[in-house]
Amino acid sequence: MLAAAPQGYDQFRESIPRGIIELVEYSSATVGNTRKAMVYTPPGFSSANTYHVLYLLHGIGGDEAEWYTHGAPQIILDNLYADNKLEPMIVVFPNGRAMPNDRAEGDLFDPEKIQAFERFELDLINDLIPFIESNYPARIGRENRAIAGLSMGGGQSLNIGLNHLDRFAWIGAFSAAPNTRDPGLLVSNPDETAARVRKLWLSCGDEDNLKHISDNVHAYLTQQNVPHIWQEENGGHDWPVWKSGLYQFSQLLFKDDINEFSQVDCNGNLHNTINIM
Ligand code: FER
Repeated sequence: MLAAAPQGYDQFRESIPRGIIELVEYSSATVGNTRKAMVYTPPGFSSANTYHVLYLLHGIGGDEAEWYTHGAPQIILDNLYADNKLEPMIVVFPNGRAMPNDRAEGDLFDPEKIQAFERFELDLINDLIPFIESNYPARIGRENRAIAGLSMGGGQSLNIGLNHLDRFAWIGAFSAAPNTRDPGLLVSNPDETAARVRKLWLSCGDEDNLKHISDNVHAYLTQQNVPHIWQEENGGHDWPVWKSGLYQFSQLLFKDDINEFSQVDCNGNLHNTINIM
């Protein structure tokens, strides 16, 4: 079990190599307009190499810039690269509110806006992923894609990721919101999910009013023997928990975790036989 994020993990360090975070625009057939996303490329990024991709989603009050504005993801990731703790990956920060006006303004709980968080599934699969994979040196295939997010974005990550195991093998939810589908719908075939998911991460603050959502998913996964990580953090529905989630989950990504409980089958696929709780 990883320790929660250590002190200084989100503090700017002098004299380390840095990644670059930029705003991009892509054409969305789903929404019928041009949409924004932010993209972090890691230190030493070169199109001579290929990279895994993490899609990292925001909450109900945010947009493509929310992580950058509040979560210092580029500092957290730069520090992790400096300590040699990450596989090289591009991190994409989409706008998960897939509608023509996707700014976080007005009544954020307007049913039209909540529905736009559902519609994002199509925008991601049909528009954003193809854009990223044709404009960046991204490795393609499910093993090379991860999806994670905070709150509404955590619910989206579970809904989209578990419904598209053909696209994503790594799935994380930090403080998943009530948009999270019923666990029986998320994981209708537990054996298949267990065999295909490489890492399934749930974390939540112990003082979060939405914690029952994560508790419910965790209980179902445990009952159905679907390996996953459940990390209860000290805190509420807030940035320290989400940043810590990024710090911890990113270190697990795109790595084999061979241990005494793991088995490699005749096809070379790794199976973990324990729940880490
Ligand atoms: C809700 C409470 C909170 C809800 C969504 C949220 C869809 C999202 C919170 C966030 O993203 O921070 O009832 O319903």
